[in-house]
Amino acid sequence: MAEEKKAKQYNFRDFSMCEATVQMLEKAAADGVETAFQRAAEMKPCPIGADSACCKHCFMGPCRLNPKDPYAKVGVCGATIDTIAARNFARMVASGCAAHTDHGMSMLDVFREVVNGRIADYKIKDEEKLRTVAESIGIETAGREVKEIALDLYHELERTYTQVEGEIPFVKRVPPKTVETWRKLGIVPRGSMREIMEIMHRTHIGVDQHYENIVKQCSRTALADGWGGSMVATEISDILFGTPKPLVGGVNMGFLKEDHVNVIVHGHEPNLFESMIDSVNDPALVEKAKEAGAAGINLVGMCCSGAEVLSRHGVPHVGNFMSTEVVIATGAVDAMAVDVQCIKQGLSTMAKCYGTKFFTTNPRAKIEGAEHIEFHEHTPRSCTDKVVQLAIERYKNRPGRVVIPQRRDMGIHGFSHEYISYMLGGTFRGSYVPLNENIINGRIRGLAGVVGCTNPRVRHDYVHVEVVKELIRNNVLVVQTGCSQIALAKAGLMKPDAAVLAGDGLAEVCETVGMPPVLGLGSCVDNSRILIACAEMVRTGGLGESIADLPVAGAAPEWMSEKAISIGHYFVASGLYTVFGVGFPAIKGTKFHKLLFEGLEELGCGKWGFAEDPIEMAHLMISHIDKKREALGIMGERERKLFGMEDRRAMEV
Ligand code: NFS
Repeated sequence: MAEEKKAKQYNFRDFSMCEATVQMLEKAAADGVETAFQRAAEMKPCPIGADSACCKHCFMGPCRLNPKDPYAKVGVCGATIDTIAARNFARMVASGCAAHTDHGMSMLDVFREVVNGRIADYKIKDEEKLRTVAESIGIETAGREVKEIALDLYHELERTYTQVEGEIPFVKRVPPKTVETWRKLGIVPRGSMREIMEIMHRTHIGVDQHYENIVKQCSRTALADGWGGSMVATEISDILFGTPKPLVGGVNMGFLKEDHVNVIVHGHEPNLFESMIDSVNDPALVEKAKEAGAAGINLVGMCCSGAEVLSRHGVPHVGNFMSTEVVIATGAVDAMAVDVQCIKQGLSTMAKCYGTKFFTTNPRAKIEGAEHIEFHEHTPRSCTDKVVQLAIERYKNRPGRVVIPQRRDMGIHGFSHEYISYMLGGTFRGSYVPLNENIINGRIRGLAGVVGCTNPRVRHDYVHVEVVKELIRNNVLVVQTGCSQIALAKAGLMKPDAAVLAGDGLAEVCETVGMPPVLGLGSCVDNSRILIACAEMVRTGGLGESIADLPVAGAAPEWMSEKAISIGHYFVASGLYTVFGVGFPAIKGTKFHKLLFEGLEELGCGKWGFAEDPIEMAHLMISHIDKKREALGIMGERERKLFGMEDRRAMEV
């Protein structure tokens, strides 16, 4: 008889700094169930693939170059390391851009059907935002009906995807000097369908074999994501479901309730979640839950759509990407409904182990072992009501022990770029002037966007939390989205009293305004809010003429998805310095690497950076911010007294 595979002993604290996740990892291990954390520990990344030194774009290969001596060999077709790595990178950008733009296009489909009166379940909730967005791209609004404006907006935004020639609509929001750079470089995006198609063509065997030219198309495609698909997703979601305003919201697994029917929505498109909110509040379904012996129905979110409804409605969020499997080990999850993106196939096995009902809902994303209940936007409740009914069934027959980690972290969520303006400027003079002034006078050193995934190749949440703490300690105001925002919320940094962790200047601003030093903006498509905030900062004046002049930097400390690469690259192409952690798919010393990490900046864009260590990452960002401050002539005495990396090292000795 084959010897039974023995489970390895792990110290789960090495895997995650999230207490609830650690507790559930221990429970899952005791139950004999493995998760992505163990799988990652037991399967080292392929060293050639991790350095992007392999090519499988044709079947003369797959070809493997030597990452330690990347110019020693070429592929069978003669492709160099620069071509191979650039092509691999380009395919990641294309896939990431496709994910965001397809999501944005789905939202636009819903918008069209709502405007035409063919969907009754949703309506235009935020007319003011409709008008502002329309005006921002030159649509006349004065004296016009909502429907007329909305139809014009629909037709205009459709070009974000389908436009064959010319510039996509939201390019009108980009500071003129930045657009000038893009035009000079030939990277102003056309419709994303065209840009993605062109990347796929150019990265086919035997087409584009100059890394510089490939990177040019990466920039154009990534910009079609940031200023295109992602921005459409954010703006249309705000128009339909409301623009977020700060509210107190809760994060962590303690928001599951043992005596309630627990339903989790995990994914990316807010319409599934919005309808689920209606279903769990339907008196008939609540009554059914009570008949089954439950105190009620409890709806919570995960990942990006969770971050979005946390921001919009204060629906509690029970964890980010690396907590999606372990949350099922609580035994308390009666149903998990997923749509698209960042859904681990392992959830299906996990759900089977704990008797959780696991539903796919989107025709684009089915999973073996999951029950598929399709979500149709014209009749959304037929899907969400069914999910709730089946969750009630599972509650009646909960198979095992329920253990819920008792962690609940409250914080303020729901900042939008509009609200930042209102908050700092006040009701009657909402503007970015106070933000710019506080940057110019040095109270706020600069702005950092810390965003993106969690990844089992590093200690879960840890890199996010440490980077952000170091940034605020050095008076950098941090804005966040997605999984990163949830990590910081669990660490308690989304509360105004977290200002005690900030440097003097930032703390002073936070105390005056009553805001936390870390502002959560929502989901990953809401990174477009950071772009708009940057454009507003330029427009407001005093901080240069283009986005590349701003004392702003970005980071994705625990990235894992192709979407993260697309986001990183649209930040860079927009003019920002963007630092990634974990690892980077390019070999240091190659021409391709040099172009991403230095050359793009020389062309007037931003540039990429990399650091594994969170403190080093924060200081790369701070140095960049200081470099921009110097160039703007606003590097006063104040900064010289700020807490530097050397001071910190000295303290730690
Ligand atoms: Ni964005 Fe990564 Fe996924 Fe959201 Fe989380 S993993 S790139 S943060 S949930 S999209």
